[in-house]
Amino acid sequence: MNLRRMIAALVAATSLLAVWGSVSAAPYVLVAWHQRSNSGVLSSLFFKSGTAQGCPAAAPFRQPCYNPAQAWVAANSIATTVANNTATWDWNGTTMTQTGGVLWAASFISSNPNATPVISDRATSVTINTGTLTATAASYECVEGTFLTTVGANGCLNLTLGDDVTLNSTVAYNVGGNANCVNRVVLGDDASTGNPRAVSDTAGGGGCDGIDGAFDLYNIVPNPRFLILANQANIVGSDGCYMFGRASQASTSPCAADMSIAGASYMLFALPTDTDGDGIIDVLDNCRLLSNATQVDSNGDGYGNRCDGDLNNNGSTNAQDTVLYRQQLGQPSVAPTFNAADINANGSVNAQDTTLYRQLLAAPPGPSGPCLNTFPCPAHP
Ligand SMILES: [Ca+2]
Ligand SMILES: [Ca+2]
Ligand SMILES: [Ca+2]
Ligand SMILES: [Ca+2]
Repeated sequence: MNLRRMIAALVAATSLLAVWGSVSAAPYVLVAWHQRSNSGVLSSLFFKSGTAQGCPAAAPFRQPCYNPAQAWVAANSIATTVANNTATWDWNGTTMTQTGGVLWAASFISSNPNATPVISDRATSVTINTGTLTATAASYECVEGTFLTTVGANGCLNLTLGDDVTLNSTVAYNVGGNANCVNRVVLGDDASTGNPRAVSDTAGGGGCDGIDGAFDLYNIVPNPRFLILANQANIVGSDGCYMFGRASQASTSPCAADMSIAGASYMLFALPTDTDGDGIIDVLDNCRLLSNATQVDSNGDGYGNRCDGDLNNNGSTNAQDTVLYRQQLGQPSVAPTFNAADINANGSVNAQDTTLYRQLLAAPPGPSGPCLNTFPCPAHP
């Protein structure tokens, strides 16, 4: 090694050390939160509301967005509290720490944010320590949805409601200032089916009787896109399909066989990097380097129109695609799907698109965060 290379290597190593030395925690954003019942049915927990948090202003709402007009959401002030749902999350390699805001998330039947509500967790200052297997919070509260009443149960308190199908029991959260401690008093013809829901279970460091905690996410599941904290080591279904995927932003899971993974719970975090500044973080952005806030992807191949001139879907953009593109000039392009040749997805295929299309020639579609720079896009990266 000559002197110049040695110096370069030394400088590189020094700057690497400087970076490592200065970073004690990295900021993350919460991308999704899924929990499955013991029957294995997916339940996505929704935790955003309003355009300021990247949600649409009107229905249909997709994960992870509430419909603020949903009666139960409104009645429980969830929509207004979600406006404070701007917690920052920091990960130091072992511990995930929530700072500020209120984490208030709710699940709905069939993971449809417009459907009947099931259950809601509300917490502040959550800390999940994957090393010591402890979870703490400054406060925790569970809000019961209307669905569970219809089946004669209360999921927050883990009770059957008895013949009167009425909650006779009482509950106090945060007893003694401990967010893991829920004091439940079973009354009337209610009957216990387990310990009440709390921050974490007893193995996770205390509480008085909170065995069904919402935050026992002590497993770090390796993944190329997300930092995943899960309550079990394996959240991959029998068909190899992760419980989430490209469709984690859609209203339903793309997976079928994985529905049998009962009782799974996991949070997906990601770095907030947004290279093209369009408000969609890189791991979710279907055109990672070109601004396309609407994420329109007419042919549904995982690459947004803005970076997808590959109209015949063969992985390259060339003269074959140009023939197809020209055929679409002046043709209709209707929301929400639009015309695949409507590169800027503005409702018409015209000269503006021709300019953009030409810039896409001789290049593969993408890059797309969800597609992990591979073509075709993996269904469940
Ligand atoms: Ca983009
Ligand atoms: Ca596309
Ligand atoms: Ca092509
Ligand atoms: Ca256009």
